[in-house]
Amino acid sequence: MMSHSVSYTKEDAIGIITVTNPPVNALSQHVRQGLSERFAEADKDNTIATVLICAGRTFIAGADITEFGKPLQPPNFLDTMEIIENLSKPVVAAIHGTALGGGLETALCCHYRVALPSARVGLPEVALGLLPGGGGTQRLPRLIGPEAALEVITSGSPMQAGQAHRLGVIDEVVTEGDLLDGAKAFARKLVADGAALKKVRDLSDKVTGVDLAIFDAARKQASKTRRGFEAPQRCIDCVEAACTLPFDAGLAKEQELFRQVLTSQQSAAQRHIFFAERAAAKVSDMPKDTPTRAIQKVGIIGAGTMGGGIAMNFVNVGIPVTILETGQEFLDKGLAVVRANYERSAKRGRFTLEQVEERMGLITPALDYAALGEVDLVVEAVFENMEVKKEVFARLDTATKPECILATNTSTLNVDEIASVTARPGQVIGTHFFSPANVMRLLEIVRGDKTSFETLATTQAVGKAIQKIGVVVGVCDGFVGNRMLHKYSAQAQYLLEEGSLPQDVDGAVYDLGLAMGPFAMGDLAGLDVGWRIRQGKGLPDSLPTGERYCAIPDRICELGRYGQKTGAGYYTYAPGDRTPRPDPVIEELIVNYAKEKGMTRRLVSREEIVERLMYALVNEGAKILEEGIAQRASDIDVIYVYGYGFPAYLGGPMFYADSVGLKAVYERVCAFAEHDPSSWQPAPLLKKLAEEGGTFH
Ligand code: T1G
Repeated sequence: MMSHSVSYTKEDAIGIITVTNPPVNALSQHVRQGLSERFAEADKDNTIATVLICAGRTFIAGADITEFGKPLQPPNFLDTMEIIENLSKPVVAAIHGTALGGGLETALCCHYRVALPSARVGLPEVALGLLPGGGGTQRLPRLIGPEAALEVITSGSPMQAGQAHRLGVIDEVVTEGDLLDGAKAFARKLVADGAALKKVRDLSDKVTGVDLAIFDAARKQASKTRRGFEAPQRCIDCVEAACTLPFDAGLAKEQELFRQVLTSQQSAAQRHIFFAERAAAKVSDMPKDTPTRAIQKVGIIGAGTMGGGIAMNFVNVGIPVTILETGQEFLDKGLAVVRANYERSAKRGRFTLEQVEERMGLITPALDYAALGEVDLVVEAVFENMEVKKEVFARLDTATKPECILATNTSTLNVDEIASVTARPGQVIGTHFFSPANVMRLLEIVRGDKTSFETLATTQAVGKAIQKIGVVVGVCDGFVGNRMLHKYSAQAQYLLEEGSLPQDVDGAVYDLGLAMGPFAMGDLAGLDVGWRIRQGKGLPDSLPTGERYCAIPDRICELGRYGQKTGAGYYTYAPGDRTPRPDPVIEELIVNYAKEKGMTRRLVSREEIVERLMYALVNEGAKILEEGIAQRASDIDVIYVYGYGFPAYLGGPMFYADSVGLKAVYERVCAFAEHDPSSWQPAPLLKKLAEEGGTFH
């Protein structure tokens, strides 16, 4: 059957093979088949050369990830590549957009490559828990050397055409606007110069006599920066094979390791996150053609840690910000922190000092709400207190133009209640950034009862524009992330009462792959934040009878130990050192507290620690789904991977529960509930799915 997605035409004795497979020209089965057919046709045709180009917005952006997890249909990717590489006349890849993964590998099987200046190329497979399985681990080192290839392949980061040209991946950068003409001219020049058919596979000087110690160094580095991830290690094995084996043997090694990672649980989890990230942008009841407003000027209320970090997000993408505070000293302090952040990045070479000034120049400090008269969006980041926020929103309602969107960065408070003090509840929304706001990619977009579709769609677009991953959530205490974290933290504290120490709990989830355990995280964030919120709620006295409460964090705060900021919290910290050190004082405090409560401490297994913490997340996540606070289980996974350091190779808490099996999870939750009914109420959705043999996804 002829493939419908790859066409062949001829212009001035040059064959033009065009791939048309929107949205990203992925190498789906019909594309591989079409390429094989058209290149065989081109080889026989009376032409002097062939150009491979793509229609739409990008050159081939990789293998078709939706085909993974199913039996791969012929033609095999490598067979198609071989036809291209063995063509009897020059093949020139004409690259625009993002030639990624199998796309770049296809281009590396062409004899030459030209690209637009705006094009980017890369091998991002590692982000999917994979490795370049189309010869990329063998060809790229032959072009740019093993060290540069290791960086490209283990980082997965794309490079601009200019850098790729300097490295030798691209042979020529053509002028923007006429890619095809540029490629044809390049091909004609090749023929006129009698240039050889350069097969990358035949290049050997850069992979000969390589100091193999670089691979162990790379492995050590990856085991630190990508702790627990298998794919980076396998990528390194493949590049090493390119330097120790002949091409075909190296390719066979790559294929063996590719099959290994392709069927791994880690890759299934990371591919789940890839699609989950994109699904999160879809709001099921919002019309697809909902218009969005242009956001050209932004106001930030509050120049504290969050306000400054939020301001940086907008300034980083060139959107000017007016930042409002109640006193000059707060403005000065806040802007000094922002400047220090930028100067630190400039010191690391991420950008120049001129760019620091450029970005700082986009921030206008202000003390009067009148300065917000022209902004299109305001993000409020003041003290987490409802009365304070209501007062701010009432003033914003009169100070800003009628169509201005008013967003609150509250991490738990009721967005509807805040909206109720304005005359524009349709334009009020929550934008919950995660600290540090200029680093964490997650943005919980809290949709109020009255938030309009236009406000929601605009806020999503703004989130994407400032490089955040936006997840739309509903209004409840803690929305999704913090509501689940509250249950997770409670179980961690109960484990202290029952027999664990902070380092036991943190160690168990750290080994599972979390970036940081709950107690180290508490010390980092500051134990006094939660303490003050609990005091504000009159806890524990105001607790409903029978509800379990652990006062250990209160006791620690009463000692003036707020965490890293005071040099001690659950752990102690040497001056200038953020390494948590277990403290006998805390062990004694925990033991005495348990005794005071009449509890007999026991040895709690690491397995139980992991189950108690993970299933606390899962059980609450199931309730959040039942209440419609999150649209889908994969949204919850995205929130935990991008906001709470949950390892992508476990796919997020709900995917992790599916991989354990919901029947097993439900049984353990019921066992915990039997032992401690006050803090465990099995979620009906979890029960239902467990009984049906279903999954969250
Ligand atoms: N396969 C299938 N669908 C894909 C896809 C892919 N490779 N890439 C994107 N899509 C879908 C995506 O799900 C979305 O669908 C739509 O296209 C637009 O994507 C053998 C094994 C190219 C930079 O990892 O990084 O090659 O939601 O929203 O923001 O060695 O997509 O509209 O239904 O992201 O403009 C390696 C992955 C694969 C590149 C465009 N390649 N893609 O970003 O649009 S493995 C990748 C991206 C491989 C070989 C190995 C981005 C993009 P829907 P989008 P975008």
